[in-house]
Amino acid sequence: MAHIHWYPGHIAKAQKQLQEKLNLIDVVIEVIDARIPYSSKYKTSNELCKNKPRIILMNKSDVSDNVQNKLWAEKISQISNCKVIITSLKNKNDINIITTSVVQLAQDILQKRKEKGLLPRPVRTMVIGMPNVGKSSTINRLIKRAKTKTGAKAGVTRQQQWVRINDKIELLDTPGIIPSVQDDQSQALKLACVNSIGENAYDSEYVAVNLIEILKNLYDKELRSYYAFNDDEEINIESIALKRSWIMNQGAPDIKRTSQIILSTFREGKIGNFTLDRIEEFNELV
Ligand SMILES: Nc1nc2c(ncn2[C@@H]2O[C@H](COP(=O)(O)OP(=O)(O)OP(=O)(O)O)[C@@H](O)[C@H]2O)c(=O)[nH]1
Ligand SMILES: [Mg+2]
Repeated sequence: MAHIHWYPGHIAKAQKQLQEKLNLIDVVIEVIDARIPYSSKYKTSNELCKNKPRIILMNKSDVSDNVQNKLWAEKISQISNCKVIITSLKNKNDINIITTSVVQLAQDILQKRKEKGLLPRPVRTMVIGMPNVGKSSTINRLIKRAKTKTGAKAGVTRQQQWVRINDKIELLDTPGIIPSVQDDQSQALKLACVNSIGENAYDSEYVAVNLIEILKNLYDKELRSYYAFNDDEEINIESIALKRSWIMNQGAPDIKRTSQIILSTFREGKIGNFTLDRIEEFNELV
């Protein structure tokens, strides 16, 4: 049974609209969430971007696992054949690295324009990626003003215009949001864990139960330490609720509230800096 219901339809239309915008672009900036580098990566972006130069930003690296960041950056660079930059809102220097890379990657295109006798013009770029990965925050940082709305919920961005970032780069100020065809429940679950799926589409208890299981597998020590559990104590939603005294009137654990708190605590990186995807877990990385 499917537990997470993805928004149906729209996908072909969204892809077509994105393709039209991409036709105007020299260099694509694709953003993924470093906590789920594979699950937040659009599987057809290679195809969508065709042979366009592309930079992939592994964003939110301040709340993901440092060791995994490096492994995934290398892997994604191999499978997508493009430059990967590990980024975070907290890292001021990212913007220089991104803009320098965009200009570098556009050199061939600019050279070809020159050879054809066309007038020089700035490099055109746009940001694409799944909901909530940090597209608007990246755009804001690039244009250095809080012009594009950022929000904690999935899907807050609308309409578009070009913004001159410096004398060499023009940026489309609206990102390309890529809805994903949701045929993989494990990927959907991880997207829900990091809040990349609208909250109506899933049951927070289901997501929290599964998140705890993933964390027990990958980060048991950190999880026990955060919730103050001994090695021999069983960790689950119920035991966390009881430990924290998140209980209802009759003394029963408040599962719903506990699930919601666990999810927001995880999303803020308070339990620890975690990456939920592992390279070995995917047989076929595309
Ligand atoms: N910890 C952390 N949070 C980030 C980072 N980048 C963005 N965020 C937060 O993630 C949330 C979503 O960021 P947005 O920039 O709105 O993401 P988006 O991709 O434009 O989202 P949609 O428009 O909904 O598709 C906001 O609460 C941001 O503050 C980052 O590097 N680290
Ligand atoms: Mg946005």
